[in-house]
Formats: sequence, structure tokens, C-alpha cells
Amino acid sequence: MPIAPERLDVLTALARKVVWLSSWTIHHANHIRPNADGLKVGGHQASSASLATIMSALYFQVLRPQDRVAVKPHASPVFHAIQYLYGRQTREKLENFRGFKGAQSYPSRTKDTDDVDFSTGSVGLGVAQTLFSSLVQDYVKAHGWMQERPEGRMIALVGDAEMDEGNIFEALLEGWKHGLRNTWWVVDYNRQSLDAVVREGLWEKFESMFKNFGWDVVIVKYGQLMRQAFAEPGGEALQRWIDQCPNQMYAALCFQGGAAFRKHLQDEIGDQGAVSALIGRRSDEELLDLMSNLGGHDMASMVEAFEAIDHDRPVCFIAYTIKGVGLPFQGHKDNHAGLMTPAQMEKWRAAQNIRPGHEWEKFEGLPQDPAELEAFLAHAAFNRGGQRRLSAPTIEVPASLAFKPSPVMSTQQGFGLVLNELAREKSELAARIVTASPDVTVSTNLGAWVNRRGLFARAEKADLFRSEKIPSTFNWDFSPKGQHIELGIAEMNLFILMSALGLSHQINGERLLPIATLYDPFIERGLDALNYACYQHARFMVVATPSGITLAPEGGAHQSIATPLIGMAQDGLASFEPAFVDELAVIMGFGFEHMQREAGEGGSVYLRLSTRTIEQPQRIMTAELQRAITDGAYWLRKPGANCDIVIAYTGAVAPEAIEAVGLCGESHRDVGLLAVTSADRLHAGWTAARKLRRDRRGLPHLSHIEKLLAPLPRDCGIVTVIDGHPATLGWLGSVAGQRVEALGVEHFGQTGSIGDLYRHHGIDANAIIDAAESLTVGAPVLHRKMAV
Ligand SMILES: Cc1ncc(C[n+]2csc(CCOP(=O)(O)OP(=O)(O)O)c2C)c(N)n1
Ligand SMILES: [Mg+2]
Repeated sequence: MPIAPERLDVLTALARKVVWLSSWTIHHANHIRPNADGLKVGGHQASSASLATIMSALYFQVLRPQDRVAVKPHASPVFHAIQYLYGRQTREKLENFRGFKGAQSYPSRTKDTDDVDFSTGSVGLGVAQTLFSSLVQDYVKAHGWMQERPEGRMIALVGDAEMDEGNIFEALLEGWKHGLRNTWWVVDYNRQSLDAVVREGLWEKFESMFKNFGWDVVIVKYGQLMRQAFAEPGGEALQRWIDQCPNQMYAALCFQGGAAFRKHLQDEIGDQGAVSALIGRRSDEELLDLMSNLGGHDMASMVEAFEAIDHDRPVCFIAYTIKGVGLPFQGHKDNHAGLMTPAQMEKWRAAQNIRPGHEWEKFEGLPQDPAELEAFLAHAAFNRGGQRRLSAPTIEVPASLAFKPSPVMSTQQGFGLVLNELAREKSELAARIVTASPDVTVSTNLGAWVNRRGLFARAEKADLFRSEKIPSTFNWDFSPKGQHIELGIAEMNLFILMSALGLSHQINGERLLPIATLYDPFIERGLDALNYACYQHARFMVVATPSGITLAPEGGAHQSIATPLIGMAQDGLASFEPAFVDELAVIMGFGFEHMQREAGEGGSVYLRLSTRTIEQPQRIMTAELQRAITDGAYWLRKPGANCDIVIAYTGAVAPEAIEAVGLCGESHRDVGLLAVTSADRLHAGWTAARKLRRDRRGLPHLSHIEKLLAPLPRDCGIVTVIDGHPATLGWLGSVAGQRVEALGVEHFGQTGSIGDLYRHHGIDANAIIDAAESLTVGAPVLHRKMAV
């Protein structure tokens, strides 16, 4: 049903207001209250104008409370302007756009206050987030949760150049595999990127690609004015000319204006009677209005296109637009950072009947009665749901997680054992866990969990090997109740899925506890997506094995050096590298709680585990030890008052550290052994304590590591060792001023046995002893480990 003309008028007026407010926001930040560094706010005015009609159609007409949107980064002023009209954004924040605590340059769930659904910034990621959020919504529904809430559509507003990002294609393929539904991607086809005009015929590539993956494609190319003109005599020729006009030329003519269009049209098709008359009937201004009336700028066409969708298949809309439409630099290839001058702004302000000093008034200059517009907004479907950010109760986590102990095992095995125990029990915790892996489910030890909990799919699919009675260790039955999401190899997809699963409590009102397993080196492959997920405060657990050079025969390609430093530096991610399985069980329990804590306290969790089997300690896990493990370190061998050597280790090199302590002990009576379970938390605690002391001037708050190292004499030497970059622990010497020899791996690995490689990289027991000797003045260590 076509939209009522009065409603259309209101929507069109609101869209105009949105362009004004978004441009004024940027103008204000540049010319009225420029930021102190004199930095220009580029990259927004042109991009914002491009999407203003499309976004107004969505937010004022089409969206329902349950729908969720990822707005392309540079349209953030449009988003903020719309929220301002809805009363969800303040004038103060807009006036302070891009300033300290002002509205953000790119929509941010965590930093903006106007209820952003999905953050964007690194192009491509927000787009894929909508796809995975839709899969997560299916997951939640299929598990019988979210009964009260209708299914939402997950919508991305995508730049045409944004489509260059590879992660979008990776996501498309995954979406196809999982029977994606309820997802709309609206491509702002302005045929401009940041630097240039895009290639001819790009839309055809998009169209065939999306169709290939089972999407519907809706091309919104012509606005109403155009369609009416095409129906006039000569209209067909005009349409043919528009269709054939190269992108660069069309953009250049839009920039030059009506007279330039007229000249060009006349030169190329003007001798054909009817079309000449069609052009001749219009003034330069009317001709420019006609030629810039592409579908994406025509409210009626956009609303019609959106409202025509009466199914849940994924849809790609390709909406033709002009970058910077209606602004003096429209269509100019350099307009990405284009800003209107104060003189241009003044002219534009006057043309819109906006009185000086009334620029921020919501309905200033619009023909409609403000009360009528206020009522319109109050009744808009989008506005009916109230607060869009939902919440969910905390899932209880037992004080300790059980596992079946074994005297010799790896932390990776331990992880499988803990999950296996969880899989057997009927608890809310186990029900809310959802695992995912990029084709490394079995090799990261998730097999037992998957056997018990099954794979997720909306439709049942039995494991044929099982039904055919072919022996196999793994049952791969798919069902709507399954709790493992099997992904293809793309690690970007894994982390964006984590981002979607890990926001389920806020998006769907149903908490999930997602766990991702992958090979540690491939964290780097998905790092931007991991960072994105953390930036959005999504909550998940990353379990990475093998790590370091412990999977020695696989060589440098599968060995990770930098990940401990990534774990330390990544905001929103608490990283752990336990050596023993009892530590791991404590950390996992802590992790499930940490994932549920409020922003600022909790976060996601990264466990860097190993496939190296080592002897496990037989000990009682006291509350004090538990606490120390999650704080980041404990004395495995406590030093005495005369200690002159401490060996501090992390992770899989524990046996080397223990052996070195034993050998050192023959000539040094007092050697300490510090087990570091989390360099990240230890370091964070230390920096936080120092800051606290500085801020409060002398409050005697000591961090965990300061308390641990306090009894050591100043001239005690510390040798640190990790199967990863030595800088991870190298800072320990700064805590109390001891000298440090930091051992670790700095170069891509060879293949070989663990023994060969630990020797080669200098992290074996002998290297630790050599380092200890270089720090101490006491008697030399008499014995070394024999080469095997
Ligand atoms: C991963 C990443 N690389 C580069 C950028 C810088 N950047 C921001 S927008 C943009 C291109 C914009 O083109 P398009 O998506 O077509 O949007 P439009 O400017 O046309 O609105 C680029 C390269 C970014 N934000 N993220
Ligand atoms: Mg573009």
C-alpha cells in the first residue's frame, strides 16, 4: 500500500532536518567550537548526506523496536541527528561532536549514550555483525528462549566501497551455510569511496554475488521524479542516457549543476525532439533536482522498497545515491573530507528558513506544525519499545569446576575434560554455554562436549556415519537444541560470531556464555574482529591451542610468539596462561563470572593453552590459591629472606623452570619459583595500584605482584621464562627494582622436538640456569641438564 501523501511529506521534512542537523553538528565542531588541536572534522558531511533519506525512512517509518542496525561509520552524524529528534541525544553532546565525551565520530555502543545497536568504525565488521546477530537470534529462539520478543531484522547500512572488505564475503558464505534470515543490507551506492569513484558496473557484481548466496536483491535506482520524467515523451531516451552515463561523469555533472547537465544532455541526446522538450521544460535547478533524484534520495521509493519485503529471506538493497547530495560539493571526487565554508553554510541556512541562533531547534524552518511533528515521532514504531538495550540475569557459576584428573596431561586436554563434565550436568551454566570453532573443533579438544551437546542447526540433520554404523569417535548430529556452532575456517567470522553471541543479553535479553576455540597463531588472523568484539563489550571466552613453539613439529607457521602481548594489550580481554589443569579449572570458573560482570569490572577472557603434556601437581586447591591464580601469580616455591634467584615462568615451560630451580638449588639454598598464571592481570593490577597511589597520594594499596615480590632482597635476580615473547614478563624487574633476565621466543620457529626448540630458543633448563648465573654473584651452579 503506497504511503499516505501527508505522511510522506512529514518523512521528507524530517529527512531534510536530519541533513541539516548532521551538517550543522559537523560545522559546529569545525567552525563554532573547533577542537583545541585545530583538527578538521572531515569525512562526514558528504557521507552523511548520502544516507540521510535512507536512514530517515528506516528510523521514522520502517524500523520496529526489535530491529537492530549497524550504521556505516561516517553516517554517525545522521544517526545522532535522528536520535536527537527522538530526544535520545543531547544538544551538548552534538555540540561537542568528536570532542572529549561528546558524540562519537563513529557510532559506538560503549561510548555513545544514544543507544547504538552495533558499533562501527573499522569498515566491514559492523556489516558482518548484523549477519551473525541474526544467526544468534535464531539460536536463541531455537533454544526456546526469547518467547516474549518478536524476531528482529538485523540491518546494515553499508558503504559501496566498504564492500571491498574481505570479511563481508567470508560472512556471506557462512550465512548461506546456516540458512540466514531476517537480515537486510542496504548499500549506499554513491559510487564513491574515500579516494575515488568506484568501478563501472559494480552493482552487477553485487547483484550476482548476493543472488548466488540466496539473497533477494532490490535495486532502488530511480526516484519518483525520475520515474515520472521517464513516463513523459522522450523519457525513455533520458533513462537510457542515465543508465549508460559513466559513474565519474555523472558525479562530475552533479557537482557542476543543472546547466552542465543540460549542456551534456543536449550534446548527447538533445536533437531528438521529445527528449529536448523534456529537458527544455525544466529550469537548471529543476533539471538538477531531477538528475539527483536517485532512488536513495527519494523517500517514497525507499519506503516502498522496504515495506514491500514480506518475507524473512535476506535482502540486499542497492540504493543509488550521490555522495554529498544537496551540498555544494555533491559528487566531487574529493568530497570525502569536504566541509562547507561558513559562507556556504550561511547561504544554506537562509535557504532553509533557519533563523540565526535557532539552528539546534528541532523543527525550525519546517512547514509542519511542531506539535504535529512531535506527535509523529512519539508514535513512530521505532520509539515504542523504550530502552533498546536489554539485560539478562546472571547465571550462577559453582565455586570450582570439576574435571577428571590425570597425573600427566596438557592444559588443552584439561579444557576438554572441564567441558565434558559441564556437558554431563543439567545446570543453567551448561545450558547457556555455546561453543564455536573454525573447523578445529576436534583438534582443540571440543569433541567430547560436542558429542554430548550436539551441533546447532535450525533443522535436524543426523550424522550419517552414525546411522550407517560406521565407527567414529564423534557424533555430529545437528539439531535446533545443539550447543556447538561449527564454522568454516575464517577466524574473522569466529570473532564476529563471538561479538554477536556475547552481546545476546543486551540484544536479545537472553544471556549466552560463548566459547571460541582456535589455533593460537590465528588469533592474529581475526585480530581486528576480536578487537571489535571487545570494543563493543561483547562477552566470550577464547581458548587457543596450540600456542608458542610447543607444537614444535608444525613449524613457524603454527607457532605464536606475539599472542601473550596481544593478550596483555587488548582492552576488555583478561588473558591467562595456566601451566596446570587445576589452575585452568579455577580460571574457567572465574572466567564465566568475569564474562557476566558489569562493564568496567568484567570483560572477555583469553586462555592461551598448550598441547604439551606435563606432570600435574597433586595439591589441595585452597581459596587463597584460587585467588592468587586469578590475580595472576603464586609462589610454587616460596623464597626465603636470603633468596638470590627467582625463576618466574608462565605456561608450558613449567617443567623447565622447575628443573632449573632443582639444579640451582644444589648450589643456591634459597631459590624462589613464581608461577605466573596471568601476566595480563598481574600487570594491570600493578599499574592500577600505582595510579591509585598517585591519585590518592600515598594510600598504601599494594598490588598482588608487589605483595609477592616485597620480601625479596633488592639484589635478588629474576629470570623470567615463557614460550612467547620475553617482554611479557620482562617488566617484573621494575616492580621492586630487581635485575631481570627475560627469556622467551623472538624468532619464527623451526620444526623439531620440543627439546630441540627450547634449546634453540634458549628457554630450556640450562638456558634458565645460565641466565640465573649471569644475575648472581654466588657460587656457580655445578650441574646442567644432560642433553638427551
Ligand atoms: C578497515 C578500515 N580501513 C579503512 C578505513 C578508512 N575509511 C573510512 S570510510 C572509507 C571508505 C568510504 O567509502 P564508502 O564505504 O563507499 O562510504 P562513503 O564515503 O561513500 O560514504 C575508508 C577507506 C576504515 N574506517 N576502516
Ligand atoms: Mg561510497
